[in-house]
Amino acid sequence: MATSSLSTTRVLNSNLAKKIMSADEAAALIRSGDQVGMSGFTGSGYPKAVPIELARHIADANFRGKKFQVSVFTGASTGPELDGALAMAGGIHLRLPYQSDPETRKRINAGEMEYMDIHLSHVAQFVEYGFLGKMDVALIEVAAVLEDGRLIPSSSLGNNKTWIDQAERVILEVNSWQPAALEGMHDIYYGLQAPPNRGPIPLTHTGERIGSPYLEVPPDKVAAIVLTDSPDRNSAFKAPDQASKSIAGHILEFLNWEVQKGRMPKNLLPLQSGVGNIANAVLFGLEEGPFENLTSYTEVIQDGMIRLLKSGKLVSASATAFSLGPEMLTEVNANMASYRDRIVLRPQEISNHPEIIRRLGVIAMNGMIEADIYGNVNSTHVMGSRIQNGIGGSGDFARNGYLSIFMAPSIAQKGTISTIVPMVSHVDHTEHDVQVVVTEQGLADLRGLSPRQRAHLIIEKCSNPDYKPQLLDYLNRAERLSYGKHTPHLMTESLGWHNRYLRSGNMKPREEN
Ligand code: 0RQ
Repeated sequence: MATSSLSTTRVLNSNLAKKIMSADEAAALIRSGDQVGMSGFTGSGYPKAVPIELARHIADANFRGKKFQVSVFTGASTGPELDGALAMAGGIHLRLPYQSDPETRKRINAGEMEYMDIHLSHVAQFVEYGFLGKMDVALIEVAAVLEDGRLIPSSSLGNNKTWIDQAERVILEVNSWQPAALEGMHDIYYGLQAPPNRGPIPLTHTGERIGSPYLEVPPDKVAAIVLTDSPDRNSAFKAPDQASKSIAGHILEFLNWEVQKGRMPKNLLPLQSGVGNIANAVLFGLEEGPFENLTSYTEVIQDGMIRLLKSGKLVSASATAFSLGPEMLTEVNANMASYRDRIVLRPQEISNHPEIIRRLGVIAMNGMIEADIYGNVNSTHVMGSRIQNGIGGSGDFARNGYLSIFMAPSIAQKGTISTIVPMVSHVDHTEHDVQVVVTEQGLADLRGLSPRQRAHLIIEKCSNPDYKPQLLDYLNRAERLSYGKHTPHLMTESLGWHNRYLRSGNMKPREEN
């Protein structure tokens, strides 16, 4: 361990130390049209100095009437110094695979920025297979550069291994704000080959280590090193409200039932908990629940996970990033070494890998925007057209988990919209990938049910009393009038596009006319 010398300098390799330069100089190495793979997963481990300077170069170019845009690939969402600054400058041509920045969201929804919303487990392999073109630059935050040139990763891993491997040139931000005690927490698997040579990934339990704690970079690829001392930024989680607490309560009761039925061991199966306040509230609920010796195989370590680790309820957690509110972050950073044997951070191609999620039997719990009465789920689009964040890892976990649970309050936007609808306005998770839908009203266990049975159960258990009569009325009429009776729908009512299609005369409903 090189930890002691890291207190004086974070770049221990003397040859690489010669490449230290200012953020402004490093940003000048990025050209218009470049595809840039950046580190960052939630507000953790993203580069904090070069993107701001890049945004300034872009704004200068625009001022001189020259178009300057880059494509930005990351692990997932990042912080204001990256997404916020570059979006504000109009500097992003294409963004992928996930964002949650207000300015970026605004530009995407105004049609000013291209956005590709893809499963997080797909990103690295899509780049490696050449589906997304060539990577020009990798811009990666690390905690330190060791004497032999290997890198101690930062508070997130995301796609950093792939960006470094694939990019033509590498810019490193070495952030001395990141605790040196992160050394040893990561597990970077270098054995994943492309088909037809891909073998099984030898990971059989959540805390297992199968790779190296360090990232490797060929020294001649490193074009610049920038020294920073800047904090990660994640917003604080809201304290769980009554709806979140009720949702958590229904899930705990359900998990208890599964244990009683012998469908799950007493310490459950590895937990995956999605983004947002409700997911965090479920973790808080588990703290008070009866389950011991829990494990977690997920994407991000949130406040609730740390509380479970501290209380001893959770024995090991695997993820690709920390995503902690400010208070919890201060505490974890001060005691990072004490978590090193219980937390493993992996590249997102491993944290979200379908093979492992299926093998471990992960319990996937994710938030949603809306679900329809048949169990299709929309996680990404408000009114079917306005992107909120992106699918993130929810599809990786929902499709491949042992159980896939989706949750939301039964109403949104101050009660003006029901989150249970006849037909979702956008589909991220199909009825085939959703086993349980939960709102504060109740939990619908959809396993073993036909579409019509599911529809009655979801309305009965999950819909808000203000919308229940309308939903029942829709279902009753659909059951009488629908073209087919397997998944009854009144197409003219449910979606405008189908309405137009119907009027074009291409499809004639039988009983509806
Ligand atoms: O609007 O921002 O204007 O207030 O959508 O909704 O209630 O804050 O929900 O924080 O739980 O996030 C699906 C977005 C839920 C999240 C989603 C409006 C609502 C509000 C946000 P405002 P809330 P949450 C990876 C897991 C996809 C990615 C994923 C998400 C805003 O869970 O991004 O699952 N998921 N990753 O008012 C109109 C509706 C609405 C609506 C909500 N039906 N109609 N507006 N809103 N429902 C796996 C990991 O391991 C991390």
